[in-house]
Amino acid sequence: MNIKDLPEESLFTPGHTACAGCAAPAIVRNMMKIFGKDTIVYTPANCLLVFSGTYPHLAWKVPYLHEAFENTAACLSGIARAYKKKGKKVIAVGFAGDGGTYDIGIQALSGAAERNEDVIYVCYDNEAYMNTGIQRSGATPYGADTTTTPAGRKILGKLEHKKDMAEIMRAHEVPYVATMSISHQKDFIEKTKKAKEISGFRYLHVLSPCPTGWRFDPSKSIEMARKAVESGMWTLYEAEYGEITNIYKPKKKIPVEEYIKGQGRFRHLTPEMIKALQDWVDRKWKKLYGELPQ
Ligand SMILES: Cc1ncc(C[n+]2csc(CCOP(=O)(O)OP(=O)(O)O)c2C)c(N)n1
Ligand code: SF4
Repeated sequence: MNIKDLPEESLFTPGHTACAGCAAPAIVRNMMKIFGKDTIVYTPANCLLVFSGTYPHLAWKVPYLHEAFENTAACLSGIARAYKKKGKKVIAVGFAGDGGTYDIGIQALSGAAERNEDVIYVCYDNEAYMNTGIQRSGATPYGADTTTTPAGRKILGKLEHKKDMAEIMRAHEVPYVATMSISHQKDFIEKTKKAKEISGFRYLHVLSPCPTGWRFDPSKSIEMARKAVESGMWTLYEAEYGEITNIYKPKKKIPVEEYIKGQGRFRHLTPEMIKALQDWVDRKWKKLYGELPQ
């Protein structure tokens, strides 16, 4: 099944104010088509909140709640438990950015995962704090130019590698962890459907290319997502109770240089820095596939 085969009716409507080419609305719209109308949505502070839920305008056709930046998983836990007590069957879904997940939300997230709350937590990962002005987060890749890791004479972008959040969630041994990309539609749909069917804590992690923060042409979002997977910068797998049950190996492996070359945030990278990024990908690849990339 492809995205065009999903139901026509959208629970996340057009008319929101996301930047042209932003991957986040496509991720949310298509997930919502699968989760369906008996869904309660929570978003913390992030781009999604700003472009779809700023009073008095709302792009959601389901009940929608926003509280604070750090408490997505805590609020989701409350929503799920309150509806259960009322005897109503709903799906409690949170859509948090990488800043709200890797950094400020990790405490509530880890707690809810450990308690095995019956919720779906989605991290749309655009690799920085975008709505507040492109500051670095724990998800920002090595070398990226952000407003808090500016590429200049003293430093050349972020000095640390991206934190492996999906692996942290896998270590919680929750019922379901899946990493996803909007470029791989069949995989995206199957994993979303599976998350809907399973009970207990489910963590979905989707790469969300951001033309504004990554500085690429807005027509190239899906291409960026695909190249992230093909280069190994982003890996696709599923894990159930901590065990990897399904892993996608790209048919065509491209050098990391090919992925980063169209993105302004990496424009200043020296050959040594590109090698450091490639080495990081190779280490990750070897850990996942048990071999070095060919
Ligand atoms: C406690 C707290 N600190 C800081 C902020 C300001 N703030 C709002 S959204 C945001 C960044 C969100 O980044 P991310 O979660 O990555 O989502 P994105 O904007 O990239 O979609 C920040 C720093 C806040 N709302 N609350
Ligand atoms: S800044 Fe990036 S993530 Fe935010 S709406 Fe624009 S393209 Fe999307």
